[in-house]
Amino acid sequence: MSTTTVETITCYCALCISRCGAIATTENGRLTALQPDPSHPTGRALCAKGRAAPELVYHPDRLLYPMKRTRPKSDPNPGWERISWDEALDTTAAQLNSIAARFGPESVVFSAVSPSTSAIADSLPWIHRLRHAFGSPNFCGAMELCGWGRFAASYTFGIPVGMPGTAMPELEHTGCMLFWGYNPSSARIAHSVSAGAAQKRGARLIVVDPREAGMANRADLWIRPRPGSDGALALGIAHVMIERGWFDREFVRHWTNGPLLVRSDSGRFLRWGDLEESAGVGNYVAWDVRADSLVRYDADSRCYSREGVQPAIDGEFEVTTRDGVIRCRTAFVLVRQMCSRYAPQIVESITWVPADQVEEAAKLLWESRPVSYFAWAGVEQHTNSTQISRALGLLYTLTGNFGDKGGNVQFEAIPAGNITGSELMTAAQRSRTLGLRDRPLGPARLENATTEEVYHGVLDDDPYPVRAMVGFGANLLMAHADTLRGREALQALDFYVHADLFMNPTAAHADIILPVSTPFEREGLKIGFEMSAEAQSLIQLRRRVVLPEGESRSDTEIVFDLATRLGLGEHFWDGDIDSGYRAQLAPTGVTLEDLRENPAGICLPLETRYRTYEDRIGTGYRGFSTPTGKVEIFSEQFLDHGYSPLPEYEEPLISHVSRPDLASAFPLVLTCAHNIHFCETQHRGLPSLRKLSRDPEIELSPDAAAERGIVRGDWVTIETPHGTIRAKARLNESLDPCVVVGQHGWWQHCDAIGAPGYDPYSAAGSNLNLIVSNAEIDPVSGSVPHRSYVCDIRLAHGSDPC
Ligand SMILES: Nc1nc2c(c(=O)[nH]1)N[C@H]1C(S)=C(S)[C@@H](COP(=O)(O)OP(=O)(O)OC[C@H]3O[C@@H](n4cnc5c(=O)[nH]c(N)nc54)[C@H](O)[C@@H]3O)O[C@H]1N2
Ligand SMILES: Nc1nc2c(c(=O)[nH]1)N[C@H]1C(S)=C(S)[C@@H](COP(=O)(O)OP(=O)(O)OC[C@H]3O[C@@H](n4cnc5c(=O)[nH]c(N)nc54)[C@H](O)[C@@H]3O)O[C@H]1N2
Ligand code: SF4
Ligand SMILES: [Mo]
Repeated sequence: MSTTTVETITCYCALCISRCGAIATTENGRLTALQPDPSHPTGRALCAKGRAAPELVYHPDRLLYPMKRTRPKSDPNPGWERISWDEALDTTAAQLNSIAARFGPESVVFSAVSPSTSAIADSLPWIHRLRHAFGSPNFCGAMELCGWGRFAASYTFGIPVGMPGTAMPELEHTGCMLFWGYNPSSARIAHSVSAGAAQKRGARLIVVDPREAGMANRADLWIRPRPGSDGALALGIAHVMIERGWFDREFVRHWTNGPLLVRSDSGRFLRWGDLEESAGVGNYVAWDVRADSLVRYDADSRCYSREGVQPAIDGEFEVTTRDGVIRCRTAFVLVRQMCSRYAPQIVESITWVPADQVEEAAKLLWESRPVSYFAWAGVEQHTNSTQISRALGLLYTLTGNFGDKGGNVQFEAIPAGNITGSELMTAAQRSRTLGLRDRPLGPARLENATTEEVYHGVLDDDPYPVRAMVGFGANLLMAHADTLRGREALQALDFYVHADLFMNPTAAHADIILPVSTPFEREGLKIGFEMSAEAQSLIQLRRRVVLPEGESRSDTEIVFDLATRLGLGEHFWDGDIDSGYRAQLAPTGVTLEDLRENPAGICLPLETRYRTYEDRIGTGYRGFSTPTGKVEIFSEQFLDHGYSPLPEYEEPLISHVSRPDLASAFPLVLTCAHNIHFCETQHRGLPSLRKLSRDPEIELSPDAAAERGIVRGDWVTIETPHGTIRAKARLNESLDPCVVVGQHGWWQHCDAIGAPGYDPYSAAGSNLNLIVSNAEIDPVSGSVPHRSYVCDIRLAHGSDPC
């Protein structure tokens, strides 16, 4: 009689940003279950995706061997042929080196799946190290759709990866959570658990979402804006706060650039040098109420030129400059005047949010401080995402809670070695990032190229030829707009290598395919779990739970091996991953052996420091890492690049207001949301998940459906100015009758339950991004209007598409 060996292994689920602490069960070396690990700071619950881990690991469609294409890219049959790892990696290295020699290393774009929807975080720093060592400034990773909305707020607060990514809501002490276009119940289970606990403790919750999604039905206030009008709503709430005096006047006075004087002639800050010949450029001017005179402000030290200054935040002054008498106003006056254009009634007409809710939101925010906020995909995929992000930054500034206990705080981090290798690439090479020329303040600043910039480089050789791509996951054709143009670009590449768990429509255009192991088949080092001080204090080396299926390898192994074959081994410890981990761990004081012995991780308790901007540094203050050293509610940097210095509301570029010519043919506003059962374009092949969400759906209000003769479950056609697709109608009473919510990512079949796949390229399929175009984008970031487009819906003819 055979015996079964059962083992339980402490780990965490790495499948999405939540990184939930978990316990894996194996039977005779096979993964059979994943359960929550409540002793882990993120382990109170697992979602259905995490529980489906065994289905992922043993899925029959997993890529198990390296393969090469034997037929042309235009051929529907790629003729995949199994090859050895040596052949796959040697061919890849030879191709990449030869293309770099001919066109420069910038002609090779590196792409990767987002760490929020995958376990690529295990390897992402190493992928960047490889890219840097190779010399490519081009990383294509959906930053313009996911991440930018938070990064843009770094122009306001001067923190590294923006707000609220770096400065997280401190949920255990917060008085009010503001979730704006963010649904943690679906997107980040561990965060929703903490938010629920905060609510039980008495914290208030405001949700801003066109749908009553996730925690919205438990919120103190659920606000339902027209998709993409969020900027106007934020400014409207800010207006009420300013008018009623419901804002932290002293924070604005001392820690924002609101008191600095702005010249009415140039719209730029008045400089002390405008008054006196010998003053440096970092010197700004404010009005000191106490001394009734102008006072010099030095941005480097964040100090005024004398002690005891009380800068005016409101006021208009006639200033005698070297150019004559110039009228100047404080930056705060300009902000106040801008906000005054968004009185609640006006906001109602723009956003469809009742005026009294604008007032209510302002009151609730003011009365239940400390406020913390999180904004995500709901405000990231618009042509005005940058300005929405800055408007939210302004609104949050008014609460004065940045860095406060219970506000958004920068949790301390365990000091670790930076292994991304940014020092391996020159500044001159960095300046060649695609997109930097056209959008210098956008993702290109962070070496991120948008898909459209990549496609343009491939198809038009502009600003230079893009000839190759190295893909670590990333389903560009399904995740980004203009699928057909994307396909044309991928077909035109000289060389494309793609590493993935599964074949996907993007990978299908590769020359070489590399099979990747699931996170359960490989180790992963995580230093800090972001969400809270407790979570940040944990270092965990996730154990390999089961042996890899087939010949699949981790992305990290692929990076180290490829680096060596590219001749870059000296930057990769000659291919020894453990040595790489040791370098990363060195500053932590924890060794690799310690971590291997303690699979639950090692806690190095960190204490949260509040209001660190008040720290003294020399004779000055830490302040904020912005050009003025203060929170920037007015950005001269934006002005200098031809953008508005204020977070003005911009109407979405494709809407009934900006494009009235489209209104009668496309009367509905089209937005979308992620599916709770799948990550992005993945997981439709897992039977337990697909059963929960069998068909691509479009949510519409019962009124909109009735008007069109549609009932629940009907197949409908979604038509935009860019094309049509099909989806199944789901009625949602919480929606405005003019708003519909689609889902992207449908292509995969699930044979186990007989659920079909969908053609990514045609009207018979259900690829939402096929019907959105890259033509109208955010001028700062290149963000695409996946979440504010126009469409119409009608009953589809014929039976189920497949
Ligand atoms: N289950 C699951 N979890 C995931 C993912 C997944 O695909 N599935 N993806 C991961 C990734 S990559 C990301 S980026 C995160 C995203 O996490 P979230 O940002 O929470 O993702 P969504 O649920 O798509 O969007 C949040 C809400 O925005 C709303 N929304 C749509 N348009 C607008 C708008 O114009 N304004 C406002 N205010 N709200 C709007 C939607 O109705 C939705 O409820 O989730 C991560 N986690
Ligand atoms: N219309 C619309 N479009 C959207 C969105 C939306 O809400 N609406 N969301 C946007 C957002 S927020 C994002 S982040 C992007 C996401 O787009 P992508 O970053 O492309 O993410 P996914 O579609 O989740 O996964 C892409 C591929 O990565 C593979 N993969 C998963 N894990 C790993 C791993 O560990 N290693 C490797 N090598 N591969 C792996 C998967 O198998 C899959 O084939 O899409 C964006 N596109
Ligand atoms: S939310 Fe689900 S998929 Fe994401 S880490 Fe947790 S269990 Fe895994
Ligand atoms: Mo994302």
